[in-house]
Amino acid sequence: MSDLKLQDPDVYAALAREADRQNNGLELIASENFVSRSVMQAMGSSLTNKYAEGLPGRRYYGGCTYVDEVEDLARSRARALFGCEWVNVQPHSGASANAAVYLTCMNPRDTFLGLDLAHGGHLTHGSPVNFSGILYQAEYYGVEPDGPLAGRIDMDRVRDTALRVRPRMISIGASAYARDFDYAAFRAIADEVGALLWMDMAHPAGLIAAGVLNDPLPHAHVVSTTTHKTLRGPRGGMLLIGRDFPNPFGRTAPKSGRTRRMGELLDSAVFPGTQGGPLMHVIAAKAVAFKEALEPSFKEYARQVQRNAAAMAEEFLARGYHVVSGGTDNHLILLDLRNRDMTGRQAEQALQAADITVNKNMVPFDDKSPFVTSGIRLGTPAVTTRGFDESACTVVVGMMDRVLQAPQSDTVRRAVRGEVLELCHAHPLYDFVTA
Ligand code: DSN
Repeated sequence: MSDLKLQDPDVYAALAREADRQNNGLELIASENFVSRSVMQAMGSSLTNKYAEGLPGRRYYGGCTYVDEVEDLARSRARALFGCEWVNVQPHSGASANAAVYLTCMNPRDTFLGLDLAHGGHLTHGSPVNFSGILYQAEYYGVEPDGPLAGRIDMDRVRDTALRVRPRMISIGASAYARDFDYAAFRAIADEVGALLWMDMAHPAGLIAAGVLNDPLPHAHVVSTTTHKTLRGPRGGMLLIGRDFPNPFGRTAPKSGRTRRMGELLDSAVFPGTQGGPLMHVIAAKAVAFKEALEPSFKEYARQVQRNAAAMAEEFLARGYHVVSGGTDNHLILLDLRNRDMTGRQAEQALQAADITVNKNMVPFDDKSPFVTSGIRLGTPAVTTRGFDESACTVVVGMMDRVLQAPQSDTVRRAVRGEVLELCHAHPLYDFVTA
């Protein structure tokens, strides 16, 4: 029996129920995954007690010898994983990493160009309710409504928009875009208009690390990510630069007058710019996850994530569903339910009642609100971690189809819940509540 169970049975009971939900339900939220026990152990370690403002070897607190070791391990492993020269592993989240990018690259009210949230973009890429849309002038590119590039980004149109709005920065990256990006084409546009290029690879980071998707690092000036989605680490963020370079804004070091490198500016933008003390227990867990991701088995995992998503997309298409962009290159699938007489919210709720977790999602050119939506987003990172292959994923689509065809039927929900449980028992996850 753990101490937590004795000392705080109420919190323990809630944790046990959540562990049970994760063990015995199907997790298809594209941004979620299941970390290893080692990652959890690092998260639950004594490093949670330690303040370590600054960087390894240059801290504002004593007692940092061992957390320095840990952060250096995280940094060197991240550099090896992504083949990059500079990295900062301190951002608490993807949004925090992105805040540091804006603070470094933009002045308030400067214009940047990003993927429209309604077309699969992210809140921190210029949504009017987020700091990125409040402090800066956001302009958007989107996906095509129809034609051969329906549901995909047309790079000619991105170029036209960039020439028109003349952004200081162009962002790439999405939370609901199932296709890979042409980074070289983005960079050519950025160079043509004199913009910086920033890639937020939060969703596909694990697939990029494994080499199964295009690599943004040779093309983007700066790359941000989360560490917990396809990368399968703890909840957190990170910043990377492929080859560090002198900052293009002419910012110099106070005493020497030396032009500061871009990495130095980003380090300062993380701390003290936007954060205080880094979360050293999370950084330890990042180091553990990066070691796991450097193993050959992670490459195979990433390939399977991609194969599973492709198999699910094909099966949905065969069953008459509208898959936005006609398929997927990565780990996610966006279903447009407008031909099924059902909203995203209704689909999410019906599937939840059958122990299948997805999230409702806006689809391109949606006429419904973000609380209702016309679509759902699915992803395969979590089910692949627990060992599902293409045939299991195809079976899951059949189960989802039955629920979506009879969303009010208790009989169908009950039957599918039983099948979900069987699949979960065949692919066990955690045999503990606290690591
Ligand atoms: N909330 C994340 C997602 O679900 O995609 C992005 O930050």
